[in-house]
Amino acid sequence: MEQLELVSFKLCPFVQRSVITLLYKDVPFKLTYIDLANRPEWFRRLSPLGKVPLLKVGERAVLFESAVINEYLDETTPPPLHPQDPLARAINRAWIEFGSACLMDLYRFTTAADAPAYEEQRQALTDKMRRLEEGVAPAPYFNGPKFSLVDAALAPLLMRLDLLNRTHQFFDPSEFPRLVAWTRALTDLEAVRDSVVPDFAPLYLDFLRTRRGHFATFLPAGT
Ligand SMILES: N[C@@H](CCC(=O)N[C@@H](CS)C(=O)NCC(=O)O)C(=O)O
Repeated sequence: MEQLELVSFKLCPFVQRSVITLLYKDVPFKLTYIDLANRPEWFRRLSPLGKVPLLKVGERAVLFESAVINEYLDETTPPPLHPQDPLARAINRAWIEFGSACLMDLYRFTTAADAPAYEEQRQALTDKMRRLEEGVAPAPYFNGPKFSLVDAALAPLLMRLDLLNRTHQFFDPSEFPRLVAWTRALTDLEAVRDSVVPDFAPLYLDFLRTRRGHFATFLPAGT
């Protein structure tokens, strides 16, 4: 198989989706980190939207957009992680898209400038979490006993919600029993645990401190 190289930013939840998929499938790949605040020239040239992830497929192509990258990885490496049934697959794709919208809400929530904006974004995010709670019946994964691409796509969101809520409680976990169970099943997986750098939690919290949003006022002083 051609060399796969994933271009990443250490804290990016979208790249993490592909790292989970690659680790779960045990596919060898190279991970190259860039600093988004100081994008190298070669990255600017390669990335049409200026965003990570990028997946370099040998010398043949550079793919962008995490959902597209994951579908390509799924079509080219075993085992298949999308349901066989076209309707089930479409439902999974819809929730992957929903997961992307949640990640954008999470970013707005963690960077909202003041208390009113924070509360507005908290409502928007928890409203989406309620939708997700209703849309999922983890047993233990989205589609039942089999881990799927939709799990790989939602795991980065769920682990961040869990980490942030442990740091400063902004939602009541007892309102989201299905999400809590799903999060636990996902974070128990080696592919999910190993999909972030070992010092992910302090790095993420430090990153949020540098954003100086209202959420950062709840964080303990950093190192
Ligand atoms: N829709 C894209 C979103 C990717 C994305 O927003 N990546 C962020 C980092 S987590 C990024 O590169 N941001 C740089 C920018 O927006 O300029 C995907 O699913 O791949």
